[in-house]
Amino acid sequence: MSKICEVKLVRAWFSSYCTRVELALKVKGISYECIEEDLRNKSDLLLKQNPVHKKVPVLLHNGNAISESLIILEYIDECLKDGPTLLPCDPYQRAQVRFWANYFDQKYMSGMIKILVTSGSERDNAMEEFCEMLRVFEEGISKHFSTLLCSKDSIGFLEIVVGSTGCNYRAFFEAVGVDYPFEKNHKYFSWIDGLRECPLMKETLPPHEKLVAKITEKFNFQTES
Ligand SMILES: N[C@@H](CCC(=O)N[C@@H](CS)C(=O)NCC(=O)O)C(=O)O
Repeated sequence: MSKICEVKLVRAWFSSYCTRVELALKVKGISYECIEEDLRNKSDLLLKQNPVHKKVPVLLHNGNAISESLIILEYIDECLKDGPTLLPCDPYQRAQVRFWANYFDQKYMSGMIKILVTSGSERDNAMEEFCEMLRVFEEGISKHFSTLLCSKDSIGFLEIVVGSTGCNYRAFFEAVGVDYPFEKNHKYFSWIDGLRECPLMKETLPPHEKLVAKITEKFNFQTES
C-alpha cells in the first residue's frame, strides 16, 4: 500500500465476503479500521462509496473506494508487494486459482441458499446438486494444486475465498437442521475443517452461535416443537 496508508473496511460482521477482506489484510499485515454497516438501514457512506451494488464489503484506501470482495483481494495483493503474496507468481497457477475461486464464488452460496429455502424432495435435489458442485471443485483443485487439500498452514487467495465462506458450513446446516452426507465430499470437508483450525481463520470468522442465530432469523426458520 502507498505511504499514507489509511485503510478502512465498511463491513457487516456476518458477511463472509467481508471476512475474506479481513483475512487478506491480516495475511498481508495491514492494519485497518472496521466501520460496521447496518444493512437494513444502509448508511450514506455505503450508498456513496458503493453506489452501483450498495453492498459490503467496501475497502477505503486513502479515501478511494474499492468494491467486490474478489477485486478487493487482488487490489490488496497488488498494492503491497512485500510480504506474503495471495496469488501464486506463476501465471498459469494464478489463472487456475482465479478460475476455482470464481467457480466457488458463483456456485457455493447460491447452492447453499437453495438448500436453506427448500424442503422435502426439493431439498434432496438441492443437496444432490450441492454435493456434485463440491465434487467437481474437489476434483479440480486436486488436479491443479496436488498438495492443497492436505495443507492447512498457508493461507493464500483460494484458501481465503473458500475458507471465509466454507468454514461456516456447520452454522448453516445447524440453522436448517440439515443432515448432510459429508462422506460424499470427504476430502473437501476435511480440508475445510483443517482450515477452520488456523489461528487466523479462528480469530476472523464470525462466532458460531451468533451466526446460527443470524441465519435462523434471516431465513425465518421455525423451531420444531
Ligand atoms: N459479489 C459481492 C457480494 C457482496 C454481498 O452480497 N454483500 C451482502 C452482505 S453478505 C450485502 O451487502 N447485501 C446487501 C444487499 O444485498 O442489499 C462481493 O463479492 O463483494
